[in-house]
Amino acid sequence: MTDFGLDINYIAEQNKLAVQNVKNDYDNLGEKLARQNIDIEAVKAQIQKFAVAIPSWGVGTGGTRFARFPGIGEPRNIFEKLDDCCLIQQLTQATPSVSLHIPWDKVDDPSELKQYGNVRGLAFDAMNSNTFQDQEGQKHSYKFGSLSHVDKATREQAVAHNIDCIEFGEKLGSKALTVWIGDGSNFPGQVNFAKSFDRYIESMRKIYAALPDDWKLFTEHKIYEPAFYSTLMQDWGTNLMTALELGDKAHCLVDLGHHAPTVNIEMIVSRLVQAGKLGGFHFNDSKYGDDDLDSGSINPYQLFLVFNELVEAENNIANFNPMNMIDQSHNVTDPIESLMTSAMEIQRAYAQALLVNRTNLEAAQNTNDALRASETLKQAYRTDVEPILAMARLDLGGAIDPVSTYRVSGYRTQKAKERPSTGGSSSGII
Ligand SMILES: [Mn+2]
Repeated sequence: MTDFGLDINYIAEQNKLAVQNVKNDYDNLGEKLARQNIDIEAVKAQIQKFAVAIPSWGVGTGGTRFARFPGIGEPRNIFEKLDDCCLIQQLTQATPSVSLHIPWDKVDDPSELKQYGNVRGLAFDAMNSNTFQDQEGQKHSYKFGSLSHVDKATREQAVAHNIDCIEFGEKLGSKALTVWIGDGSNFPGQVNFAKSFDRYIESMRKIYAALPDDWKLFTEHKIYEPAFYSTLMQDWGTNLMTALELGDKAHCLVDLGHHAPTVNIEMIVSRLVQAGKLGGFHFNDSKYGDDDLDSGSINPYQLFLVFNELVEAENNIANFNPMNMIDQSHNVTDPIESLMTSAMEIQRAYAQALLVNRTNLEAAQNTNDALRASETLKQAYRTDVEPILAMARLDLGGAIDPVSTYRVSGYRTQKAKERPSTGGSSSGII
């Protein structure tokens, strides 16, 4: 083990055991895809370009409203979180950036943090503000809302916090701010829908005005929770209204868990792309609500269908480049293992979507051949793209099997010694 991450010779040593099998599988798949006029090398190159950010809070064990059961060797501060993110990137070669949450990750010297991340091969993705809980010493409470609060001084405090996040992010090289608020109501009549939305937009305009020229502003909708009757930013319609109202730098963020269970998320993605307002994703999976389960663990076909829309957009729109992040809560797994597996599941959905024969799909659509259209998607989805993902990692110096390589390394046991529990936790979920 080095000062950070794993020794590259150790990763190479672990890869040796499987490298011939991966090469054989890759060649076989390459032949099969060539029969469909697909160049496996081109698919691999696309996968190697694809990146998904790790949320700093994701490397700690999550929790529910009921309890949190901490794991061993959990990171206790942002520096230790970056160490874990570095390891994830080393092994998967798919996660070159980290998304910070303020104030959980606030430090006195941002240049030290930037340096610490950059040395570990990590850049800083979108900044996340937090006005859904009160911070120590804060003058006005967010119990009844933040950016839409009836009290002007509370709104101003929330605006100032978001501007602080931008200023902190600028020093780290971040290029975006994500705003998610818990504002809403628990009782019918508690808030005036229209007036609270007006107040929110007024606050957001002030935040927008503080954005540097090359920054983007993402707003994230969520159907419910913590408010259980109405949520201000409850759906993609409100999100789109906000982005259109604010201006060119404002875009909508889609968190896969923030919709009702039957909602067609891939169609929302298409609509936002068409409006030129898709900003990016918070990837996770869900069975019931905002479960924040691992990406692809419940409904991998939905994830594929989302990527099918993204590949369609990539083919038709110049510089289409949404920002991707994982947003999960790992309650019963080692967060490092969950994050690595999730990053690979997201890549898998992308690789499968790249295999869709779009000429056949369009022909089926234009002749109302529903079955052939569906089968065209299914054919791509059924393809085992693992050899492409493994080879993509291998080429870049990552691990053929990140989870096994991590387990054998003893990283977690080592961290358990170096990081005795402090009893507290700053992990959370949004
Ligand atoms: Mn989210």
